[in-house]
Amino acid sequence: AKLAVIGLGYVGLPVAALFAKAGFDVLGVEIKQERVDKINAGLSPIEGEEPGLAQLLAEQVTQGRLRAAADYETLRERDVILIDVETPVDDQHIPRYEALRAALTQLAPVLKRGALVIVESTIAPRTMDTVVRPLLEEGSGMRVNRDFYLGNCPERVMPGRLLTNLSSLSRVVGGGTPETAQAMIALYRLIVQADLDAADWITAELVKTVENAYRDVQIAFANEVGLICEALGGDVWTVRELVNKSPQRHMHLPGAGVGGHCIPKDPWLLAHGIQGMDVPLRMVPTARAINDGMPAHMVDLLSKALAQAGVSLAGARVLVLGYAYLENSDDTRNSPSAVLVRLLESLGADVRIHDPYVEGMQGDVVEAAQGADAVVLMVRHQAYNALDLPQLRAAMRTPVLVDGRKAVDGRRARELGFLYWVVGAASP
Ligand code: SAJ
Repeated sequence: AKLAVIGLGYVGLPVAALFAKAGFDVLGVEIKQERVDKINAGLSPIEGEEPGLAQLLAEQVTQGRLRAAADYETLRERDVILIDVETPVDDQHIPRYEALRAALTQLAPVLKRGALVIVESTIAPRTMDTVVRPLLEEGSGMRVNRDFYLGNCPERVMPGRLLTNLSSLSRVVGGGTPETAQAMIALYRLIVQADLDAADWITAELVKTVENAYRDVQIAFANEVGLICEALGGDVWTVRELVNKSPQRHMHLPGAGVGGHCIPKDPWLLAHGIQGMDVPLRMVPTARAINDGMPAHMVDLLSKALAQAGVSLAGARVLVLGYAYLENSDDTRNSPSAVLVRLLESLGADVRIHDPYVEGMQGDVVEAAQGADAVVLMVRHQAYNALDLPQLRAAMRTPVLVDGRKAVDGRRARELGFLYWVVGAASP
């Protein structure tokens, strides 16, 4: 059968490659011509380490089972069309469906009778019914569940493990009708070796946005307990460990902030789903505010630690360790470190950034710390778990070390003369 994927990003491309490997004739429609060209040359345009992807892609392209194009005309004879375009939220936390609408309005006129369309992008609850269905019906003159079939199957991928996640993580399969859900399950069974749970559209939309809002709220709770511990002279890292010994407790990790392409976005998509309804929304905005406030809290800890050393933040030389949003990743989307750096610079600090994974920020940590008044650790990259503390101390002008992820052995740091501060614990 002939399958198409619209949007060959970090979700669409691996999905296209896996369906090609399963034997489909796969066409990828991608708006960026240079990505189309790269893929048709058998090269993966995805940055960062994605085990197995480049090889699988090259194989499928060489065998003629996968090709990319920039125009929608080629979608005419496709039996299954997956939509994997971006669905960001803007600074006012409003979903931006421009890419989704563009894909749907260009697909509708060429949609084949009897085809199955599946939205994999993360969307606010009610989007299938209020945006996707109307655009496809009006643009095609066809009726859903009669002339074509429509589903929502949210993706669950994590950068760095795209291929394994796609095949090993369970998925909610939201069909316009139960029969459509069953057809979707038969399709995904060809590439997914995990639970495929039939559901309706609203359930699929809710599960995806709720699972990430859940994580955001859990992290915010851990951060709030951290602030409480700082005030009361406790240590959230110990408190968390002992709390989690109690059955059914799974307190998350507090830290310097919450970044990435999912967790900061999906809670707002969930919130958008009940817009205009009389449902008091408190947990989502509150959790987002707590987590988004953590970089500023790190600045607060830093200025207090510097003051303890008799150094003011203005004019202080500060080395930031970690710019990616997640440990051992080069992905800097919505990075808490970016917020921290902007704040520090606005307060007159002289900021240097080190990150072993980010172009232009690599190099030797001790060298980067030369003459620094403070080091602020924002990401617990593997490389930072073995910092050469004596050398770091010797290189610095003032020995202030503020740890946003509890990555450093605080006792040892203090023995070496560091003014060591860690988020979620009382200052020395
Ligand atoms: N973070 C904390 N405390 C925690 C966990 C994470 O501060 O206890 C921070 C991280 O430092 C990072 C951000 O939150 O800045 C997001 O971390 P994440 O581990 O959630 O990683 P993501 O953004 O890649 O989330 C993805 C999501 N997967 C999908 O959307 C399919 C998420 O649903 C997964 O739960 C998460 O991976 C995962 O489990 O690794």
